[in-house]
Formats: sequence, C-alpha cells, structure tokens
Amino acid sequence: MTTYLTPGGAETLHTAQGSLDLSRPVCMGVLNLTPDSFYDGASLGAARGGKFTINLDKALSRAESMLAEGARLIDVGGESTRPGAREVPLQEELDRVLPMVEALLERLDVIVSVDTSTPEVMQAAAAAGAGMINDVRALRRPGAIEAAAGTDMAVCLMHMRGEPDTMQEEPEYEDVVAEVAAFLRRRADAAIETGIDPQRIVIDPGFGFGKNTRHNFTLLREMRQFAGIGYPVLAGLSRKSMIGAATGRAPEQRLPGSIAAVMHALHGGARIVRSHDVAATVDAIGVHSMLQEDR
Ligand code: YH5
Repeated sequence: MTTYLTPGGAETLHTAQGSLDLSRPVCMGVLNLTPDSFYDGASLGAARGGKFTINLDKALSRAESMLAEGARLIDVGGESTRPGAREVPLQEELDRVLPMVEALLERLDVIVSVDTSTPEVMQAAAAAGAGMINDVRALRRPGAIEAAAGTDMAVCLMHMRGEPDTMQEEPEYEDVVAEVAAFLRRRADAAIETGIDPQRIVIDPGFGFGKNTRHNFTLLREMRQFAGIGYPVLAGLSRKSMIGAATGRAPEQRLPGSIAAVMHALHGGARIVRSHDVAATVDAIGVHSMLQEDR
C-alpha cells in the first residue's frame, strides 16, 4: 500500500484531548442541536423568539449510542451550515453549544469537535476542554485563525464557496479539484504561519458546500489528490443531496448510498468520516481495513 508522508504526517492527529491514531480511519458522529432533535418545546420556543432549551439528557444518550457504535469523535452543532441557513447570534451559539460540550466531556470518553466559525466560541470550547474545531469557513472569520492558534485544539479546515445562504446559487469552477485543493493548501499554510502545529490540521473538500452534483462527484472521484496534500482528510457525505441525486431517495433513506460513497472516500485515503449513522460507517471502515494489504 502507498503511504503518503506529508507535512502533518497524516497518521496521528494532535487534539487538545490528546493524540488520535488515524492509521486506521475513524468515524465522527454528528450530534445535531436542531429544533427537531434535542429541543424541548421547539414550537413554543420559536414563538418566544428563538429561545430553545436543549434536552441535554436526550442528546447525551444519543452521543452515548454513537460512542458504543464506535465513534471516536462527536461533532457538536452541525446544522447551522445547511444550505440556506442563517447566521446565529454569538450568545445564542454559546448557549446552545457550550452546555452540550461540557456535558459530553463530563460524562463520556470521546473527543469533542465543536462546529463553529466564531472566535469567542472557539475560546470558550477550548476553556471547557473540547479537542477539536470543525470550521466550515476554514478559520476565515476575523480573529478565528488567531483564536484557534491560541488553543491546542485540532482544526478541520473545510472548503466552502460563498456562505450557506447563497452557496448553492449556480456554483461554477474551472477545475473544481485544483481550486479546492489550492484553497485547502492556502488555509493550512495560513494556519501554520499563525502558529498552529501541522499535526493539528485536518482538511475537508466540503461536499455540498457551494458545489453541484457533478462537482461533488468529481471531488469524491479525485479524493486521493486531497490525501496527497499531506493532512488527514475528513469526508462528510452522510445523507447529502449528492447521495439523493445518485439514488433518488429522501434524506432518511440515504444510508446505503452514503455508505457506498464512504467506501470510495476511504479508498481515496479519507481518514475521518463524518456521519449520522455511526454503526454502518464503522462497519464500512472495518471492511475497508481488511482490504489493506499491510494489516
Ligand atoms: C462536512 O461535510 N457538513 S453540516 C445537507 C443534507 C444532509 C447533511 C439532507 N458540517 C460537513 O451534514 N463539517 C456539515 O441534506 C460539516 N464537513 C465538515 N467538516 C451539513 C450536513 C448535511 C447537509
């Protein structure tokens, strides 16, 4: 098997909660903090002007299940960045994310990844003891790269063209693979220049973020080019519209198609797979690992 020796090494990720061995790929489970999952009185909350309270117990037991199914990371947040989503005010983001992060760290042995682009949330998450920042804006918000550099957290740098509210308006690229790869290299370089250790960096082509179906499948086909950049690659394919386009199925029916796509991403060298369906994803990782000659 070909191994890529690279800037960050790509086999071990340094997080603020210790080292994560990526010699075998791992699953990151998605813990959505959305009104339809773990909120109490969501409709009343909406009427009161968006003041929801998260049902922490319900969310914790979901996280516990994902851990039992083999997730090594839990990604908290996640849905504020769906196509068409609006920006969330700082205090609302802190109120929503921090209690969940604290509860997870108190109760479970898992690396907590915080889905945020906001410097203040990064600092608060670091103070709470979270291990990783998952930033769909790749630390481009003012102050974000400095805030991340001031922590020991791993950082996932994801490619997104535009912003969530407009990113699906006819995305165009001359060469989507070259453009996404160049962006990820630039952001990793900027992170390193600001003081982030290369071993803390993860890169992600950002499936569905300012890309049409053809772009998304080109990126998946060429996964190896991203693995060759030299940082562990995260692939987020779970239930996305590209899977819907390939199968004609609604989001809740997209698990088999998602696993097929995950298998290809693993073949292309992806080391972290972000998924809503941990058990099935861990099974795919198991099958993929048995296909590696050197284990
Ligand atoms: C990602 O790829 N994705 S949130 C639309 C869907 C289904 C799922 C039904 N955060 C990523 O999961 N972070 C999200 O249609 C992410 N990489 C990283 N690093 C979007 C999502 C989804 C959107």
